[in-house]
Amino acid sequence: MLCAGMNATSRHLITVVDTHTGGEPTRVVVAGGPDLGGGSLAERRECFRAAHDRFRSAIANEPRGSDVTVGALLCEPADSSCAAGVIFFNNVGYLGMCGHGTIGVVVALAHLGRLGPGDHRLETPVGVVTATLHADGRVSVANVPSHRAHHAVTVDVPGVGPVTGDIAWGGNWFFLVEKHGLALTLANVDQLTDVTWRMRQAVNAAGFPEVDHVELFGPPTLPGANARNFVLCPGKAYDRSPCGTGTSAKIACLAADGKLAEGALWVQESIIGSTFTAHYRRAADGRVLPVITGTAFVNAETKLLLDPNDPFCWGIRH
Ligand code: PYC
Repeated sequence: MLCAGMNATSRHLITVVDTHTGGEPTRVVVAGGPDLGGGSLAERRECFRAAHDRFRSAIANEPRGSDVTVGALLCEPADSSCAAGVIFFNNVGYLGMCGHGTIGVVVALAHLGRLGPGDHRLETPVGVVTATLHADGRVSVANVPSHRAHHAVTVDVPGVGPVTGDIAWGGNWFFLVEKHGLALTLANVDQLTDVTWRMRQAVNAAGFPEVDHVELFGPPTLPGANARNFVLCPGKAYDRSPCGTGTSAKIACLAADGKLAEGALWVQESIIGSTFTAHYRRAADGRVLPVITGTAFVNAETKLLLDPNDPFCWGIRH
């Protein structure tokens, strides 16, 4: 694996386009990111992690970013049928796929004049997704195949008691819980964060260390929505959007339970009241192929400046 180093003894500029998708930010790195060499997107993500992790922190963490920032490093795709490759990262590490982030990337590329309405293939470390930019600005993401891996897993959560949920893949790994007795309101975010963090530790300790997100469900508050969620991300921030990969995992569980037919719409509401609309078709191997639709807006187009004399040049690390 080629993994070129990068000289950062002089000031360095990184060009970014900032977007938000249903309130959740995506910082798209257009130029000035680390050189990850060639190879697959999965290999380049490992190169990013092993040799250039300080760039992740500089871009995503304070003082330039925040715990909520999801970064999206644009790369040359290994698969020439793709419009771009993208590696998603956050305040603590790297993501497999990111639904809200993909919608943000497409809107950023359209803003830059690099793509127009139609279908566009994007390569990620966990597979190729197809994003459709609609004429009205909405973006649909045909996500990676999703599936429920474990049904009704019960774990003992310290201070909470037994909690039962499903473990499912939607481009990241989720522990999905319906019965929790908590109010899914913004006013309750501190308690939701505390309890879901403990749920994540309990499910990881119970032999499911791959679970990186926890998703709680409750009744919707918006007309036409099917459910409201709260999603805890790996770095302890909560997703302001309904979470594209989390909605994909939910769709996989609904399909496995026979509660959502192929092609039927599922409207997922987030903790701040933004929505994604989803549906799926079934793959030959039984997994589901989810399509998530949402909107994103550009907030800023700017350059980040990395000054090696700045003691916090590489971000405040967790
Ligand atoms: O939309 O898939 C998503 C996502 C993952 C983490 C934050 N958002």
